[in-house]
Amino acid sequence: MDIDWDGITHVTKVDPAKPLPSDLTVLSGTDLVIVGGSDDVTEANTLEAIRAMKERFPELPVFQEPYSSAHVSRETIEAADYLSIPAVYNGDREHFVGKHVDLFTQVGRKPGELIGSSLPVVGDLIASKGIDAISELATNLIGEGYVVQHLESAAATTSGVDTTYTPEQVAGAALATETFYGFPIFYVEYSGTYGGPEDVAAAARYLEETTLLYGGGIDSQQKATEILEAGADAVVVGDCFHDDPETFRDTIPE
Ligand code: 1GP
Repeated sequence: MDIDWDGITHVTKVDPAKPLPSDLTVLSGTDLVIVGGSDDVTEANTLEAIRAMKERFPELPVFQEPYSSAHVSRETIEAADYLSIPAVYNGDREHFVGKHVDLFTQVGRKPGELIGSSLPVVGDLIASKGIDAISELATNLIGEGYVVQHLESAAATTSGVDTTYTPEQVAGAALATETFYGFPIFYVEYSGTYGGPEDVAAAARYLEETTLLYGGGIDSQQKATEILEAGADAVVVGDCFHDDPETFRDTIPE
């Protein structure tokens, strides 16, 4: 599935460890679903969430955003449209370089060398599909340059973030994404709290090719509009989808 970013202004982050709202029709106005969380995520609950989305909304693009390779399996790769992998600028080395090199080391190995691989999931996929799986996986993999700005969030703890960036540093990370690292997505992450438009405005000045996502504390049309007007391509709404589906409906731009 090709993603037309021009048509995407509202993204729902579905946490596979949390129950889904009983009425999923609230999702009918969202443009993209990202399945991922920072606590109690497993391969099984991820797969269940992806399948629930695809069953109800077959046309809706669904990304899997794992924080561990243990959440990825042949089934999740086949069920989701893309695998989106965060690279956290203000996280520890493991979360900007380490995990990714490990992943691609596995992906790049010849099928015959994969027996007994420490990343059995990827090894299993490649062993079963042959060398084509490498290009298939690479095409379906999207890097996301993240700045995690809420220190009290599980996202910050998981990725080793102990300092936030100033708006000037956020702008620098955005410029580096656009001109140097080349991730298709730059993500300003305030998970669990509303960060306001300042970082988004700082980042937006430097992003042309890169899609700018903002997530954190969006629970009203007014906040969603403020972030979009500051230059984000899309808002990402997480907690509110699980906690208050009626309010969630209000976050979808008209
Ligand atoms: C979390 O950015 C998302 O990864 C959304 O944040 O849960 O605060 O809406 P909230």
